[in-house]
Amino acid sequence: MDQAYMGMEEISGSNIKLRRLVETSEDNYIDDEVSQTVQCETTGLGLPVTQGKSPGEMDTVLLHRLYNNLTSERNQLLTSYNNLTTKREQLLTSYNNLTTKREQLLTSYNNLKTEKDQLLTSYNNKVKERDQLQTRFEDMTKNRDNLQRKLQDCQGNWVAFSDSLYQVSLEKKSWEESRQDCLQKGAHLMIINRREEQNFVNQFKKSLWIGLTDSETDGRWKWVDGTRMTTSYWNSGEPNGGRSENCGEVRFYDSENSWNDAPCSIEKFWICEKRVSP
Ligand code: MMA
Ligand code: CA
Repeated sequence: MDQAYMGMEEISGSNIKLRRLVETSEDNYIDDEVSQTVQCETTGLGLPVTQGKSPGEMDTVLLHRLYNNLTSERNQLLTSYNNLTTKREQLLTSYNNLTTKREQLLTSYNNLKTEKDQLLTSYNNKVKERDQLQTRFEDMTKNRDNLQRKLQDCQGNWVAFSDSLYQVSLEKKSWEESRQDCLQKGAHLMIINRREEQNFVNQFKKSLWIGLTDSETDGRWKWVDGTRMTTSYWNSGEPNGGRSENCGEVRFYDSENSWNDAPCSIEKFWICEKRVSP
């Protein structure tokens, strides 16, 4: 028994699983078998194996049986050991393959990470570039609009005086249509605030609508920007139209006091004013 057990331990030396198997179920199984057999032999209760055998012969039979059993166990264990060794080698190969694969994936992951960082940097740069271009585009658009306005001003025969540009119309319209024309040009009918402006407008020697009206309340003259007229340059006797003359014009231009009130529906030349600054 001891020898057989030791033998098994040698075989299973490198495999813990195998050794546990031998120590527990297999070993117990052998113990049971042997003890049962020995019980039968010693009590001699008429079993066919012991009949007609001397004690020495019985020992031999028992030993043979034991030997055969152990040999069979040993062979089974050897087979099991070989199978496990093969499995172990397969697992080792599989493990090595997986390790290689893992390393490859790690390299691949790191490369992708680097690439991602580069793309992110590139993206951020592009965003910055786009924003700069957007700002530049907006600046250029503003510039273009300013130039376009200046060009229009040049083409429209605007005359600069003090802080404003002035344009005398080439056609005649009613006061309201004249007002609309000025608005379309980003201007308004002329508002006269200072003596210099009054003298300036007289220099055109033309009857011209200006931005003055008392349409809302008769006798309460207002400029087109909504401010009340305070300083006036009415010609003597003007305004005299009452409810029938509600719009102001420059008419008696040879006199500093050149204003007249006239019916708003009459078609006249007009003068627009566009403030340059402030
Ligand atoms: C026209 C008309 C009036 C103005 C007088 C001045 C005849 O009417 O323009 O508005 O007051 O002339 O004489
Ligand atoms: Ca009048």
